[in-house]
Amino acid sequence: MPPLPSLPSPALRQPARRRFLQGAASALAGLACPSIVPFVAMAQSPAFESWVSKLRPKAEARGVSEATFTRVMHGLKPDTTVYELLNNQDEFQEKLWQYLNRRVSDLRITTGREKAKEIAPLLARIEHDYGVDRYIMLSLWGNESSFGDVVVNSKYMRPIIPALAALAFGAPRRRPYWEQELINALRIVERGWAQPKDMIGSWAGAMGHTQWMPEVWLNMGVDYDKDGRTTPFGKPDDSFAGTAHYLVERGGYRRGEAWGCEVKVPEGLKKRGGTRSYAKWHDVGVVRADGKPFPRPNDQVSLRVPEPGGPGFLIGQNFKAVLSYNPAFAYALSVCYLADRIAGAPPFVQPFPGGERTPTLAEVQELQRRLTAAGFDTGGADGRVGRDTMRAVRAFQQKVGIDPADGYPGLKVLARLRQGT
Ligand SMILES: [Ca+2]
Repeated sequence: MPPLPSLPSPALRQPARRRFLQGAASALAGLACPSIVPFVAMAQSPAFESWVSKLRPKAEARGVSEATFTRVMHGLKPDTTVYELLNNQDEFQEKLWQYLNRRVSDLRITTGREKAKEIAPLLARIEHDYGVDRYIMLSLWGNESSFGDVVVNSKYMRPIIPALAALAFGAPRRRPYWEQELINALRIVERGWAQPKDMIGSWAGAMGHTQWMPEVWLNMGVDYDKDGRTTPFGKPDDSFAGTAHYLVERGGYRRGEAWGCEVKVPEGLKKRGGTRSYAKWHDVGVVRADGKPFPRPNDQVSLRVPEPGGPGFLIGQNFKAVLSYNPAFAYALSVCYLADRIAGAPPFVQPFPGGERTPTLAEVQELQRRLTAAGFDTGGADGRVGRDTMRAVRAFQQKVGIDPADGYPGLKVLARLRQGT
C-alpha cells in the first residue's frame, strides 16, 4: 500500500459513516470529537478579526498578494454552521452491507451506465492518457457528487472559504490543516482560476465533480479542456483528468490491472495476510466467486474478508489507489463495486451476514413517498439517499419501535411503512 496521505483525502467531504471506517481512517481521527468553542456569538468577534490579521503574513508567504487577501478576507463572515456537521460525522452507524447498498444503488448503476455513453469520448481520452479504467472514473464521480448533481444542486453546497475560515479558527485540533487549505483556496483565487463566490462545496471544503480539496485542485489539477484555467466545476474534463492524475501519482494506479474481485475462501485461510499472485492464491484454494478464472494470474493481490461469514476479496494495487482518495476500506470497496456494476457485472455472489438485498429505485422512491406522507420529511422522493432520508427513517423507526433505529432505508423499513403508521 502506498503511504496514506497524512492529511484528509480529497474525498473528505460527506458525513462519514464510520464504525467500520475508524480503523483505516486514522487520518480523520482528529475530526471525531473536536473541542468546539460555542461560536455564533463569536462569529465576527474581535478574536476572529485578530486571527485573520495573523493569517495574512502566512498567506502572503505562500504567494497570496495583499490585494487578494484583503479582497477575500476583509469582512468575511465565517460559516459557523459547519461545526454541527463536523460533530455529527458519526451520526449513523452503518454496517458494511448497508453502506454498500446505499452507495451502490440502483439509481447510481443506471445513471452510471447512461453517463458511460454520454461522455464516452472523454472517458476514452482519460484511459489513453492516464490508464485509469473508465468505470472506476464513473464510479468515483457517482460516489463523490452523484455524477455532478452536487455541482449543480445548491442544496448540497456552501461557499467553502467561509467554511474553511470557521474550521481554521474554531476547530483547534486540526487548525493547521484547515488553515493550510484556506490558504490554498486563496492561492486558487490568486491564480485567477476561480472567484470566491464560485468556490462552493462540502462543509469540509471539497469541490466539484470529484470533490477536490483546495490542495488537490492546486497540485493535481489539470487544464484538460485547455481553456486556460483548471477547475473542478463546469464540464467534467478537468475534474476527471486531475483525479486520474491523482490516482496515478499518489495512489500508484496501474494501467490494465483490475482492482481485484470477490472470492470464495476456504476455512482456515480467511485471516491469511501477505501479498501474492492470483495464481498463488488459487493454489491454496481461493477461487473467484463467479467461478471464472483469474484473467491476469500474475498480478499481485492480498486477501480481505471484512466480515466473518461474508464475502472475501482479493485486492490489488488499484484498490489501494482508490484508498489513496479516501482511506476507508468501505469507501474503496463501494467505488470498486459500483465500477463493476456500471460495467455490467452482477451483484456480489455471497451475502453479508444479516444483509438485505439492495432496494430497487422504485422501492427507495416508495419509501421516501411513504415517509413524507407519514410526516417524516425526506427532502424529496428522488431515490437519492442522503442525510435527510436517513434522519426521516430513524425518526420513523423510533416512533414505531424498530430497534436498532439505524436510519437505514431498506426493505424491512419499507415493509413496516406499507403496514401504515
Ligand atoms: Ca479547463
